[in-house]
Amino acid sequence: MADIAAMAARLDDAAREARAIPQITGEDSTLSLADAYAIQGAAIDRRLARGERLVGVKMGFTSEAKMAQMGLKDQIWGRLTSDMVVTNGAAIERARFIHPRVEPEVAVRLNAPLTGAVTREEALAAVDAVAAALEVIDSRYENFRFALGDVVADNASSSAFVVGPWMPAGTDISDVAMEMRVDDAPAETGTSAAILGDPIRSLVAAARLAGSAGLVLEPGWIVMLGGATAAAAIGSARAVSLDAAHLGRVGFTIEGGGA
Ligand code: OOG
Ligand code: MG
Repeated sequence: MADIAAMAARLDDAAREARAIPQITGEDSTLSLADAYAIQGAAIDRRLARGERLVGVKMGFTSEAKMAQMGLKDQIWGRLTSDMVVTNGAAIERARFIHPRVEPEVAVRLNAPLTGAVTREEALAAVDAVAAALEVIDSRYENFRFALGDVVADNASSSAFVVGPWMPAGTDISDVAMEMRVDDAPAETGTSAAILGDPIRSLVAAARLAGSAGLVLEPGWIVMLGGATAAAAIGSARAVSLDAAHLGRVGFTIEGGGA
């Protein structure tokens, strides 16, 4: 049986020390998805005990590009905490990360609780603002390699996120052209339509998946709906930006990058 607390501690330490560790499933091939989410929850509880707050959730593997890049097909979710928040345009420290990658995403902010089986209309009614966003993922596993249970336990690789200017609810997010640049060179281009055909479907899935774990998506929370394209490595980059048509621009710089 999986030692939930011990594995959570190992992942939490790896994240804090920016040090890669071997995959959990290499050691425990029987790790169930339920155990993996329990490890994720326990690792996040350690952060909360240190004073971080839950600020939302993230979805993963909601586009074909991401599924193909990582070789996994099941949608997963993770928790976003206050220490992961990066202000648009601000700098992040390279030393915080192991082998960071960045993804162009769409984020929504909620103004009503959402959980369990909800319709598209109910999901839309709970949205109070939408934005283009960037997620920094940084798998705590060596070589960014993992099986499904590993990545779920590792909070779906989430490490930091940056939200662009909030736009009013009702702003169309179904097919937003996205152009991501790393150090001013084009890195990935795509459309938000790649996120499950329409990113709102990812919010419906977030409510269902989080709900099945007993979690309510709370008013004020942010939901990151998933990468629209494959992720780009930013191991030695100094700056990342995303131009997302009418959603505008979001970006960050990397202190200690370019080494
Ligand atoms: C897992 C996280 C996937 C997304 O947007 O699809 C994800 C990973 O690729 O390491 O964040
Ligand atoms: Mg992502």
